[in-house]
Amino acid sequence: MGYDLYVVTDEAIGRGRSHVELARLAVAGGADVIQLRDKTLSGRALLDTALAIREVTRDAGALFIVNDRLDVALAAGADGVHLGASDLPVEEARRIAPPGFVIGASAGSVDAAVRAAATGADYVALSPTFATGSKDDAGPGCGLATLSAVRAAVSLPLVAIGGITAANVADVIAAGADGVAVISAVVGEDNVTAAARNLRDRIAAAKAEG
Ligand code: TZP
Ligand code: MG
Repeated sequence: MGYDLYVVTDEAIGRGRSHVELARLAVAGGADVIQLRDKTLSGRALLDTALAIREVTRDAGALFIVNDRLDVALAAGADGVHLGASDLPVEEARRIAPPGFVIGASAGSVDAAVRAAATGADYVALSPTFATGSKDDAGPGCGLATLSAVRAAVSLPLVAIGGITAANVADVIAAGADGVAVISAVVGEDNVTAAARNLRDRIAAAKAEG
């Protein structure tokens, strides 16, 4: 299972479509990974949503990751959790999670990526790769030079997140990312499925070229 196209659901950007509908449309376009990301829902509501996305992703053969909440991810039978600097440390999550459970970590520098790898992350997300309006506190982009430096420093699957579009995705892959995680370039598009398919095609073409 690869990380080529990793779609993060966001109802604030999703033009009135629910997390579950966004997930359904994105996997129809070939998304490899769906991450449920919602910082407003109660634990109960997040669990109900996660259970529905678990069904959609299982049927499509896509990986299902829950953002921030290891408890919800485990309760929903998700494949994994994505953790940032203010979430549970990766090593603590690893102690609680069953074997094979995927733990992804955000990193904004080479040092942070190396640390994430050393503490047992299964993949690293370089965050944010470019500036983005989709996350309030994202800060400035790391850029492609940092992406390439992270690529050289860690052998884990490397996903770029933040400001990735159809226009720059080939450069991101050429700089060393194994995949790209996006919100607006898929979730914010009129035709979510077509946007996902277009990005996937561009990723495949960039990989074929490299
Ligand atoms: N984490 C780092 S940047 C980001 C998240 C959730 C937002 C990515 O959104 P977009 O619209 O793909 O830039
Ligand atoms: Mg988080």
